[in-house]
Amino acid sequence: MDIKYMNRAIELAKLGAGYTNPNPLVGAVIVKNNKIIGEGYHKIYGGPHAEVEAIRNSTEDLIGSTMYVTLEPCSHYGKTPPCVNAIVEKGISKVVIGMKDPNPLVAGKGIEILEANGIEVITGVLEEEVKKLNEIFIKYITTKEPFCIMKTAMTIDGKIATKNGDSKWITNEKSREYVHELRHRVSAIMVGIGTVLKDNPLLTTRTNEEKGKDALRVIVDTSCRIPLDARVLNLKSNAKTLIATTEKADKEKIKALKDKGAEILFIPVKKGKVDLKYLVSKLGEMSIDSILLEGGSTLNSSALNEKIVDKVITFIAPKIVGGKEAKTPVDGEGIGFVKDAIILKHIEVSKFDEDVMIESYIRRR
Ligand code: AOF
Ligand code: ZN
Repeated sequence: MDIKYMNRAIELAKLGAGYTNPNPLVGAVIVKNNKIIGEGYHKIYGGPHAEVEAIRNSTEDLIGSTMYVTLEPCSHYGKTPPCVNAIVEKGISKVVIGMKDPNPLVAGKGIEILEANGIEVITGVLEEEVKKLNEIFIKYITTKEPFCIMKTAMTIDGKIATKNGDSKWITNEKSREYVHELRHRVSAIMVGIGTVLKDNPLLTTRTNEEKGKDALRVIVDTSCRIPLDARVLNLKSNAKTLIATTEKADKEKIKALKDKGAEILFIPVKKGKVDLKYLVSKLGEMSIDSILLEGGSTLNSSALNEKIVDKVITFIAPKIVGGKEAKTPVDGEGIGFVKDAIILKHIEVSKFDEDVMIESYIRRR
């Protein structure tokens, strides 16, 4: 039963995806006499917490009921009063929690207060699932640095384009639709200038459903080579664009970009390029909790070397293009020995028709 209701709370939490950043995805279900009498989720950043939503939506009085909530209820005064107060006041007698809140402001205090008020608390139900649900929040709230997902799409022979640079399309429609879900989920999308010059992408979110929030488009462009007619600079859409550049950039060009509505961020130079580590901490300061890194292979290589990548999502399409000049997901200098390879863990494989998607996480030594 605990698992059934926690799964429902997770399902509800997911409805907030893309709208709550940098806050967590949280869902709550209230059960009395084996019947759900209230449900709620955190809908939007700054809005009511899931617990309060569930309490408000309840159809019966809550005395003696059990609340299932994906995250430990909060104990602090933030944008809203502490959820534990509402739980105690309403006479809820048991709270089943997915995971402890990693937010240092809460971190166990919510559980303590509930128990001190005679409420039975069970923690760790479907913990692995709720931790995955909030992988972005966990990293961001504990480090203030964004959770970075490197996404690549390649053929079975490991190429991201043909020898001519043609890459439309390697993966199928369903895979590409899922990438738009990922774009909706994160706060920023990052690409290197090479990708803008070659593919001229729009980098907005286009999903089949109504929803679809545009993330901040971050272009890493050391010398500010971006053409003024690049599609990412067409700011008619709601998506904002930020150019991460360095003092190498031409002043006139900077002015022209600002006039077009782009935001400019000057970043120190490291090994002749934008210092990526510095850039991501700046983005963290701007409340960017997550980044989808969408290539190309030079930026991927730098991002891995700078250790800013947390998760790797790889699409593999059942196609072979060949060619020693055809690009692969990661270039750069590479390593000399397999023993020095970056190791990935917690591998999960899924399929979109005939395409395979592998989700994995970087193992930190
Ligand atoms: C949420 N939604 O449903 C729950 C949260 O910025 P505030 O004041 O809304 O507080 C955010 C913190 O509250 C968040 O970091 C987490 O620790 C806790 N729980 N937050 O945004 C929710 N239950
Ligand atoms: Zn709360």
